Amino acid sequence: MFAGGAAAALGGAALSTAASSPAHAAPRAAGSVRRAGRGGEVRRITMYAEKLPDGQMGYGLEKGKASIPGPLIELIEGDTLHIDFENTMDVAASLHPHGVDYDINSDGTRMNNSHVEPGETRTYTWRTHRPGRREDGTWRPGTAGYWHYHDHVVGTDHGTNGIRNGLYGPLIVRREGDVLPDPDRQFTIVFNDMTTNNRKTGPDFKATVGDRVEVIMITHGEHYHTFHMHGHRWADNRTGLLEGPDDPSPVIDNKITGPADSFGFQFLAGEGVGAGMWMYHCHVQSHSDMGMAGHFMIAKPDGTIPGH
Ligand SMILES: [Cu+2]
Repeated sequence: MFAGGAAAALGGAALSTAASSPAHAAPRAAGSVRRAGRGGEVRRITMYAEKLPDGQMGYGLEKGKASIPGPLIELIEGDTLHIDFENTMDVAASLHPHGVDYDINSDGTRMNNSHVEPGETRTYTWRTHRPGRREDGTWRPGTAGYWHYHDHVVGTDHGTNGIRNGLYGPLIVRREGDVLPDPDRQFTIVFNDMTTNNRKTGPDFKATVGDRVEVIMITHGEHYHTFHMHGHRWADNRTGLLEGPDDPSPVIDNKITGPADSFGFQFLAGEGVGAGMWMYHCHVQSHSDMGMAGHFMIAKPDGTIPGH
């Protein structure tokens, strides 16, 4: 069952203003969680769209390092990100984000002439904002959320072939004070048509009991799915975490998800249940039977996993 099941760390590097910049994240005191600092930084990165050796396509932060899904991009409300986007492929491509603020020339669509021809470079700018009251008295939501980005050009004017071939990735916008996961314990799971991260079977992810793990779950393609996790639950709200005993958010372990939906959550690995090969899968039975399943390989502190 676990043939070839060496844990696959999720591809590529991650860009994080929330977790990796000391000036930007509050320090972690003993027994407490780390939290997102105050946004407002202006960052600049380079991203590449590349053909992969197997004919699929990926985004990467360095040439030759493209992955499926693309790199995790993390921002805090108030941050601005400039992305110098180079298309190294032989077909036009783009970068189209969900959730963030951008001018129409960063739409990443042919219709707005914001795509990138082969061999060319274009700068996309994504902005974020904090929640606040509008002048008319109504409440404007902030940008924070579990979002994603994808191609909008390859194959059709909706990027259907780009997405099918792997041009998609995760985007998290934090709110100041949001709980941060442990480093290297962020895992992106994308149900794309009948694949998971464009693989016939879902990847396995490694953690140790007690780790604060974060899941970013995205769906693409032609089908509706349900995302289910064994032994762990989350809150069905913006962060996946309850704010306190009176938080009315439903607590779930299964969620229906359709094309371009995204959500995320954190859990403490093995909390109340211990170490093990804890499965995640699509709960549409024929889909899980066809391979839409993988594992959180949650080890004891000594590195062993019971039953594995
Ligand atoms: Cu499914």
